[in-house]
Amino acid sequence: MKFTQLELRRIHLELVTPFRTSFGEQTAREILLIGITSDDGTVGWGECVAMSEPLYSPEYVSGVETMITEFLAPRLTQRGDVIAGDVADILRPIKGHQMAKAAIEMAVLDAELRSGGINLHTRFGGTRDTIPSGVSVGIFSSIDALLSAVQGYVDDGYARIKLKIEPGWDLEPVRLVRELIGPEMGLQVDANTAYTRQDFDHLRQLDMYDLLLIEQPLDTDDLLGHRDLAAAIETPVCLDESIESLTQAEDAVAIGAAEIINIKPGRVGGYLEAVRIHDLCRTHDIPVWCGGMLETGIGRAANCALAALDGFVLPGDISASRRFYARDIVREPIEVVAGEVAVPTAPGLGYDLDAEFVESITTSLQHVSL
Ligand code: OSB
Ligand code: MG
Repeated sequence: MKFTQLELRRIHLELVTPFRTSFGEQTAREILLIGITSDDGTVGWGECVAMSEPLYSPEYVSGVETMITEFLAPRLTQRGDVIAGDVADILRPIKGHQMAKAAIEMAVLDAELRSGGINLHTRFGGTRDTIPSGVSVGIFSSIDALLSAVQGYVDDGYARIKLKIEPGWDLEPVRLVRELIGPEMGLQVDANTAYTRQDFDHLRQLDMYDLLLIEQPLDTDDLLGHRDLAAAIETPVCLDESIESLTQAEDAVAIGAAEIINIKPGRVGGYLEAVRIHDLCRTHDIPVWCGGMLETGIGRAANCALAALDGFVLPGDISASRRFYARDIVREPIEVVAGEVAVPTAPGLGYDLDAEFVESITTSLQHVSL
């Protein structure tokens, strides 16, 4: 396709409840949406998962804007005709910046699918029409507040609970949540790099709670530490932050540092790389699941299509839109029914943008000619 214009639109959404992780607390989400327009008038949207500050990974919203306007958009212009499958190669000379690149590829993919009348779920070839829904639960200031939040999510029907942990908020919350939800329900923890190689004996104490996995306990670049931890504890070690490409996934699996992988399309440079990592993990019998970055209905819809692939054997962090937002920017928010989310089937990524609402929460807007 030939594209004529790129739109960079920043929106601001309040969270229904503060979300605290080991790297910080958020009360609102600032999101960069990327619109791309083709010469026949088709518009595709990508949602960039970068946060306002570089606390989860090096990218951040303002940096992504600069990256796209100064370096990525000109590469698209130079190329002329573009298909989604070429975007990663076109942008490869620019080092890093996976989230910025992923947002562009996502917009191109949406436009391409819409113009062909095809849905992402169909393109990916997933065999499931619904996917199990897990919920990520933040760190609270009291155990009582945590337990009542978890009870609320259990009542909402979620299929599994993920608890954010950090030193000082781990064994006791996990013990009490396991007691609350019973032995059958899936439970896992996510440390967002909060522990060190000195903490293995401490983390081994989590083994008694029958967790599905422990996600990213050590630093992003500490692959050998994760390998050693995986050998030292029974709870399966899952990587999130550490995996930014197919190559890194291959390396982590080869050395035994990743017993499970959380696949986030934004973190690995796009949905197409995400599928390649899924395929790799299938051949190595490594379970994968789809992570989340507090996406709006755009990213949530696309994540559903990805999570419908056969290798996604664990419930993802694909919760209902209302888990984070009172009102989503799409006309059909993602909903959880009996622990499952229906994979959207509309052409493109599968969402229907509520343009008026988007306009009302836009905080900055920039257009770049391609
Ligand atoms: O580590 O998975 C993570 C949110 C923001 C940044 C990193 C993470 C998370 C979550 C929430 O855990 C996932 C979601 O429900 O969107
Ligand atoms: Mg994580």
